[in-house]
Amino acid sequence: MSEIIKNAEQIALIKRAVKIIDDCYEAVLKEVKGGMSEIEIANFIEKFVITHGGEGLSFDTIVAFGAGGAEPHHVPTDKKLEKGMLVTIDMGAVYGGYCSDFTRTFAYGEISDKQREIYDIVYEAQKRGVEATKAGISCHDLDAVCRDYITEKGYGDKFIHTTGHGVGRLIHEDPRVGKGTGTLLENGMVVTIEPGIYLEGEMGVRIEDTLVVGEGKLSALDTKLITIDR
Ligand SMILES: [Mn+2]
Repeated sequence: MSEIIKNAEQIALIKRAVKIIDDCYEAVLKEVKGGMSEIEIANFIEKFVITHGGEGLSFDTIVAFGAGGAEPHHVPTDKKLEKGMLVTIDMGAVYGGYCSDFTRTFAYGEISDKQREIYDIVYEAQKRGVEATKAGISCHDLDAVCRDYITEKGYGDKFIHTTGHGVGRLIHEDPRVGKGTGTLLENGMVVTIEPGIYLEGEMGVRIEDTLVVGEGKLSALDTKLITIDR
């Protein structure tokens, strides 16, 4: 584990790790087509990261189609991509010994009103969390920013993990951005904001960014729903 407050050199390494993953996600969106499996996409990601300056993955990539998205730690399978599925990809790269962590959910083909509703709730919760990530807020209160919004919308019991965590040499470091963590954010801490909603047997949505407190989110990619249709 690295220190909870990162210095400029450490932050620069994390930014490089984030950039590799941003580029990777853009490449994935160009690569995805119907009939591809979760495993094929995960393999594409690993290859991209190690051929674009990454030392490796921060953790085993999660690629989840449709109902697989209801499992926060879904392990990629040979399930094939079909129209009407949401796809959640959670991935990270290591650069100079430091990690990045990134999740997006996109639509493949036309999705239902229910899928859109869930996406929009997670989108808004994550946006509020990102905006609230500032020095002085406690991790407990930051978690509540996302959790209270999702609860207001009726899905509080479907947001089954903490809002985020510190990132550094390890993919999960202090502070834990969750209920009961009194730690106050300070400039230079690096944390994720990653609310999600998980409907068992049906679908899931998670959106995640890595942020430097005092600087904001590091990814240059926004979180609006992207639909791939080919
Ligand atoms: Mn994470």
